[in-house]
Amino acid sequence: MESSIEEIRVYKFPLPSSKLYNMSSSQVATPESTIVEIIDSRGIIGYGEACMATPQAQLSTNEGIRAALKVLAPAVIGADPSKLSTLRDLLDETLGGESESKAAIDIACWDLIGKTLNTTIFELLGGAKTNTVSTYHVVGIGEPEIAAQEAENLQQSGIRRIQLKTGGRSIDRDIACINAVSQVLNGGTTLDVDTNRGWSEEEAIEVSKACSSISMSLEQPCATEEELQRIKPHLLHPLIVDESACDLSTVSRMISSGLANGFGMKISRVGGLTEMQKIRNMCIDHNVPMSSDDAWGGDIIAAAGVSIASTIPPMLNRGAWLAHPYHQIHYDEINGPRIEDGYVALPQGGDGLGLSIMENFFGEPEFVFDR
Ligand code: 0XW
Ligand code: MG
Repeated sequence: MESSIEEIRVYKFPLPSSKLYNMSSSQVATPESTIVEIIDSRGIIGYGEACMATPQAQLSTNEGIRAALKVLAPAVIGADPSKLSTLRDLLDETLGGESESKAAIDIACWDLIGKTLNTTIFELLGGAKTNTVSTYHVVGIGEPEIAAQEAENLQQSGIRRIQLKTGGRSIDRDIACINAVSQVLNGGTTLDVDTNRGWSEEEAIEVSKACSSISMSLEQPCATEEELQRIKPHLLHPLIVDESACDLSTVSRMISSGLANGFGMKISRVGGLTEMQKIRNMCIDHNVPMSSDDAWGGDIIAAAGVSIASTIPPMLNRGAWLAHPYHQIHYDEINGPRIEDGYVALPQGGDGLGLSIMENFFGEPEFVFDR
């Protein structure tokens, strides 16, 4: 492929969102996404993105993502964008951690590779098993009757997987919400209860016992892997790991120990599509379901999530979540991923991510790095 990274532009792009919801430790804010634009030596442009949803619930902040890119971007000017493993080594040697910033660069390189080879990311990832990917929708923390009504409305719109947020309050109210929502769901709709690390061990066990007759999963009920290990034998529901599943070795350990019955995976948390592909392979090999998510964001991160979700056997795909219903913004009005009857179609706008984004769409860059 022989090309080199000649210029990197970083943008701050507000995603004014409405119908926001509360999670156990925070309320989703109106985030500003970070867009990375990589121009290679042939003038081809690749796009990447990373966006956190709330000040507390993720390991980084949107300002922090851009600050890290000020250090990371100059380090990869001149590098070959197709040598993803070498690029990751270079990024890791430059700055520890900062997975979200590294993910934005990684996704932009995948987009570049696809455009250079005239193919899509999902083909590069081994090929789509489906052209429309299942998704899920969040019902935020609130009153039981309101949560039940929202779940019923979502179910009627075609959503077949509901993620009910819990935590950050008395578990009696969580249990009441779980019961109210479960009563309106029909057999075709799956219920995941996502506490985003908000319960104590005792609370998690108590909720599982109180809801023993309800078909649901418990997503990240407690904050740490050690807590999850201790409660696991006492749970009466499948345990889904989200925030604690931060890299391939952790995922591997959680599968081999039998801790995780599934994962809520975020591309930015693991540093991009390159690492997400390894995690996907591990989950498929062990028949463990995973979602293909991110914290928040626009069409670029959505297209990345839907692309890799399409390569997961549908029975193992816990859904590709989109923030689009909350901000209604598309970077590509025609091909930007959107939910239709509970599914998200693969973007058909061209190679790479499948998006066709107009030049200067994101306005003036926050900073530009070139040779
Ligand atoms: C539903 N999400 C993928 C989006 C929000 O950032 C929270 C997250 C989750 O499942 O934790
Ligand atoms: Mg989650």
